[in-house]
Amino acid sequence: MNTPKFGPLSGVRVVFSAIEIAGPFAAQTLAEWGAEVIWIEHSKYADTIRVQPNYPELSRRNLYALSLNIFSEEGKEVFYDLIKTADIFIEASKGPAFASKGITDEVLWSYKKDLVIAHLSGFGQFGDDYHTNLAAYNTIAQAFSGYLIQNGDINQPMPAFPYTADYMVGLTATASCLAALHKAKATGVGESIDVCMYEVMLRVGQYYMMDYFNGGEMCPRMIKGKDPLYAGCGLYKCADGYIVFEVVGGYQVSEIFKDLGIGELIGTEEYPEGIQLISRKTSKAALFEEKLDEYFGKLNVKDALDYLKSKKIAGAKVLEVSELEGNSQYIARNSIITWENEKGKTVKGPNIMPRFKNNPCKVWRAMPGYGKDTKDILSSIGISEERINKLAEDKIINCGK
Ligand code: CCQ
Repeated sequence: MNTPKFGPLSGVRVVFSAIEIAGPFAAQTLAEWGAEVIWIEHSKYADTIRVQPNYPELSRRNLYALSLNIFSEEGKEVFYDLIKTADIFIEASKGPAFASKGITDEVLWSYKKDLVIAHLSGFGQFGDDYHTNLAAYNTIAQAFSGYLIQNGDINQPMPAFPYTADYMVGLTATASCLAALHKAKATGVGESIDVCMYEVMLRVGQYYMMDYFNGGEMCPRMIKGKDPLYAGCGLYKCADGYIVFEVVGGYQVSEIFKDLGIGELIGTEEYPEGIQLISRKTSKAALFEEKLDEYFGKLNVKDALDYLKSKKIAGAKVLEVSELEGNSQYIARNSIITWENEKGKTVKGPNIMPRFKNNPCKVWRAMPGYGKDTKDILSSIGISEERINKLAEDKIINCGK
């Protein structure tokens, strides 16, 4: 294994067992930041993500692929040998699946005292009998958390797409693993993190819930892409396309009120001098929205954005995906990059984020084929060729094609 040294996580070893998006996004983020990351797939079948034609090339870059039956007796031995070499282990399954099959945190710590373990699941490692062992995907976490019901338009709730909960959960796992690693390095004692998907989404949907929990009022859903609580924030239609903006700040509010011909409202009791946001509950919020629709409806997108910039109002064109890579900011920042897949074909996709100035990150490896690194990984942890061959024969591991 010849992992190059780069990024802030160079020297950190991560092992993960998870499919699809959430768990792998956590692990792969660590890989993009320089960690050496081993992706465990079942020895009988591959991660379901492999059926996608292009996404895995992005979401499994910088990884090593190991195919192992973790829960067989011989598989467990191999797994524990691997765990001895790891700093972080991430797994995503239905509730406490690893513990229920004998691989408890305590067993793992007996092999690696300072191991950071992250368990991702839909409903957590403990809870009531009905929910704890249920399967979960993105929409389930959105629905159970109170997040989904707040999304979509006033007439219909909608899950946020594409797969928003998975990415939020993945990033939560990444951040919490690094927090725990920081502590484990200082104390020599590991950690077990219970990343419960619906609890992550409860926090993502928390903003308006506070009004409900503390007064019984729940904010309605968006109205045609506009913020349900604040006028002048959201989606607007120009003559040649959509833009978004957010009129926030004393200067911004008073300037746009003046330009819309309602400047006399500023300085009144309802809209005092320096008012920073226009609540939809105020008497002239609907008038403000009408004026905005009328004003921006006549402008083309470019003029609208120039106007917003001149008034220090945050705004952007709603870009088509086809417009991204030609956008001057994307070009200047190299936001979309290319790399080669295993077959030598050029793949295009998002660059690594964020940018580390002193420890730059890089894409150094294409998505590995199923089982591709099984032999190399097992040799690197001291397993003999003879044993590797026997494990393959017994279908405990799969060495790919
Ligand atoms: O939601 C996501 C993407 C989605 C996109 N799309 C719409 C396209 C599908 O939005 S990503 C988030 C996925 N969810 C989670 O990560 C939450 C936690 N995980 C789960 O709830 C379940 O694992 C999941 C994802 C629903 C899949 O459940 P499953 O189909 O039952 O498969 P599994 O748990 O991965 O594995 C099946 C069995 C398990 O044993 P069991 O039947 O006794 O429960 C598992 O322990 C075992 O296989 N297993 C292995 C193994 N890997 C898994 C290994 N390497 N060796 C031996 N056994």
